[in-house]
Amino acid sequence: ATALPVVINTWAFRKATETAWRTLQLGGSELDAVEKGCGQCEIDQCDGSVGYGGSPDESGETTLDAMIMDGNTMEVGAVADLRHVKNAIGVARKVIEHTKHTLLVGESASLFAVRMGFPYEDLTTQRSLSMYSRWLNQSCQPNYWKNVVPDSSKSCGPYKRLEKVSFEEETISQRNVHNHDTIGMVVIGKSGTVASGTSTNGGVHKIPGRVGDSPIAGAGSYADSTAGGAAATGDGDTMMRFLPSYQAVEYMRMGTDPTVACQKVISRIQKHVPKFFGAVICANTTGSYGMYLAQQTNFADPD
Ligand code: SD4
Repeated sequence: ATALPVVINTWAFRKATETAWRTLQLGGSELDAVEKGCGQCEIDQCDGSVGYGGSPDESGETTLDAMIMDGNTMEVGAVADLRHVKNAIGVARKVIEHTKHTLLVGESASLFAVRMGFPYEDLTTQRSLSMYSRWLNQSCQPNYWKNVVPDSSKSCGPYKRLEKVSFEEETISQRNVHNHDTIGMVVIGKSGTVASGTSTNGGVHKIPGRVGDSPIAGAGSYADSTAGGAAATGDGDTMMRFLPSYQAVEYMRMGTDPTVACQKVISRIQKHVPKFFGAVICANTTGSYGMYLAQQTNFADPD
């Protein structure tokens, strides 16, 4: 077992890990560490997959999903489809602190954020604009549609529903899921208090209104100071059906080793969705931690 405290997060977002660690060293709470750590990625636009200026949707807009969970009180604050506000996990924290709700969505979440003092600004950047226009003009790949056909000569839609559904093909291999890397973080303090959180700008060229696993408790992340914490990254449309973070924490509660817990969760998903792409990280209250990654080896890079 590793000594506490522990800070773990998805991907190689080292600056986020260090920010969370420093927050603890300076006397901040576990929740502070998660907020500041994930918030660092929102500032740095980690991999273009967290924060503003990434993953434009089919109308060119960047929208954000984030959550934060307190494993002592089991409170969750989350925002989904957040528009025009950069610090999504900061707004999620305000949902815990200033409301009895758990999840706020869309422009209404933006209004809440403004009332909490966050600036209302454009999340579009040169990068997201050019991603959008490249997609619009060249590939126009309908990443997230199935059983539809373009209603015009343009392959990017609008789409109309196929009257006779002839196939139920899993379209994940066409998606850009491997191109976006959510930050998910678990922090366990010296006393064993667990906090977790996520922040992402979701899927590239997603259908407007789409919300992934990241802001959903038990899916994007889960924290319970009597067992441990977990966070997930990858194909959220699939993962949110399986509550992988909740499941990993429950395995650890039963005494399962963290790496094995993550592996069991991933293989359960793979039983139903063999081409699933994603990863789960987890840590228990003794400070042991682990992860497991399901990587599709024959992923064709659409870019
Ligand atoms: C989502 N799970 O919105 C996120 C994306 C992600 O690595 O984690 N990509 O589906």
